[in-house]
Amino acid sequence: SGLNPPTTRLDSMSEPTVFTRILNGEIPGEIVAQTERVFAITDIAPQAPLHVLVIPKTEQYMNVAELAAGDPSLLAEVIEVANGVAAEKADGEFRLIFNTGAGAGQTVFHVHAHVLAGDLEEKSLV
Ligand code: DGP
Repeated sequence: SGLNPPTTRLDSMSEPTVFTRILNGEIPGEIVAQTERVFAITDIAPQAPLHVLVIPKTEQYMNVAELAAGDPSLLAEVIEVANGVAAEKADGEFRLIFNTGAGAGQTVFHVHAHVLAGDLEEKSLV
């Protein structure tokens, strides 16, 4: 109909995510671990004694399903970094959460794993 212009170009020019801006030093954030492809920051609103987000440096994957389909080894690296952070900063036991979709509570559409550890509520989902 011509009412909707192509969006690909606009999408590739969209604003960096909050996590990319932290990675680039444009806004403050505590980077607690990183590899060539992944970084980890303390969550701004911690919901457990240890609450870290592990994030691919690329923002091309919105959620864990896209990441698993597009780059499984990068997903594995996210999990390895989560394990390392939990080993270093807690007792090595941790809960890993990927909110996927707004209806599931996802607010930042740049895939990230929540790593929760230390004195967790037995049944809390976050
Ligand atoms: P989710 O609901 O899974 O999309 O979680 C997004 C998380 O990101 C949420 O737990 C809070 C965290 N967050 C949002 N903005 C910032 C920020 O500017 N700094 C840090 N450290 N964390 C943030």
